[in-house]
Amino acid sequence: MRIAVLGGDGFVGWPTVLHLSAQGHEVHIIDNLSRRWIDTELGVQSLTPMDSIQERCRIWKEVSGQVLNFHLLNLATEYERLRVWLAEYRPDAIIHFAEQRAAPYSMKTDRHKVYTVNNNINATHNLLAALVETGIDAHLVHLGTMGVYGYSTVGAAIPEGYLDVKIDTPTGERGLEILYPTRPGSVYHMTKSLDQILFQFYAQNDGLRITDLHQGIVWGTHTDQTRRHVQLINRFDYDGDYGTVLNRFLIQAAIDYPLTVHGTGGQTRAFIHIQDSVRCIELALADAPKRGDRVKIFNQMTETHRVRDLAQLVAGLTGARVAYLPNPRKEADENELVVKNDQFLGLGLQPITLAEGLLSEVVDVARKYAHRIDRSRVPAVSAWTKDIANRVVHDPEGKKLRSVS
Ligand code: USQ
Repeated sequence: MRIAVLGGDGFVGWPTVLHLSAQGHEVHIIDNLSRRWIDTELGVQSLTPMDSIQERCRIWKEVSGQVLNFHLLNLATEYERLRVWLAEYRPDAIIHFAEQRAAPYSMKTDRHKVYTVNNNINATHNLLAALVETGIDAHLVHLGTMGVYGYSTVGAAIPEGYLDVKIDTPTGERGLEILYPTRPGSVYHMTKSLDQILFQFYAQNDGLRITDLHQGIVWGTHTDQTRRHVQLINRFDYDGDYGTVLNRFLIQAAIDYPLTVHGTGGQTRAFIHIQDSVRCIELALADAPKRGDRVKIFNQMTETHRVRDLAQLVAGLTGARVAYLPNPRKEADENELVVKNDQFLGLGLQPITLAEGLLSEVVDVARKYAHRIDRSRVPAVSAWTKDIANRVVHDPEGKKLRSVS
């Protein structure tokens, strides 16, 4: 297949590009390199040293013999170029990662909220409009998030995207299938909730074939392909905005930094290893909906864990200290989470669950590149509201002198 990977330079995008290329697909990366610009804005860098996208592609050709094509394009602002590109290349499938994906970044300031909404919603809508205009029948696979469901305790398993409800009508009770009601917990998660409505409309109105993957928190760093050459290494975010919880605990342990648990750590979240993430995309590609079908929604996760249990697990493995900090986010202190993922299991996914070996692998990578870590960028200081900002801890290590007055 000819596959366009939008956002193919990112944390899950890059290993996906390699995974699909290794299977013999013709892969085109479309990316505006915004993630690299955001690193520059924030003054942080990936824990792992990343080469330019052009250099990464060159190395992959050396290692595998397969060509990767890179196109520098901003989906959110360059609609005409996107339409022309689609008309020229006519991909069979499109994988859409090209959105700002960090909740804390999306909540930093009003400017970051506006950027996240403009970027994510325009990118998605431009793509949908261009597909209709060019008449290309590509299967669109979008990376959504488990966060669209929200994190209140439901008391039942979260279904894969749709909910059967009963409504009272004058002629009696009627069954209806609806999109599971969204309850986003950040501006970022809100954009993924809005994406769902865009997809519903374009599938129904224009017969676009769309799969939406509601992915959990991705952990790990290497996949089979990124291991093949040191210059194919994946990016690894550790900072308070882009680092995600389990990967952060693992690097914190590696540099003897207290594990930064927000609140009581009673938050339960869904997780998936990066190797499974790329495998799920392969499975979803092979299971495309037909024209006229509703949007196909998968829950792309393999296990759920409570944040404090993860901290205890990592502490037990490494001897790290655990710091319980005031939560910079507005979220439930404690929640239960049960999630259905029957569809991927039915397609043959064999989940990689938290295993000591894979956890240690991340700690080893972190130790190797520890000299690249700026400890002052480890705390999560992006607050969800102005009130919460007053209680954010900027120095979980307790290194700075404290005022006694
Ligand atoms: N947390 C801590 N300590 C930390 C960092 C996070 O206790 O140092 C807590 C957070 O307060 C939150 C939980 O861990 O309760 C998860 O935070 P996270 O940063 O690992 O994940 P999140 O912000 O939800 O976002 C990440 C990805 C996003 C993806 C989402 C999947 O950045 O792109 O959509 O995971 S999900 O969480 O299932 O919505």
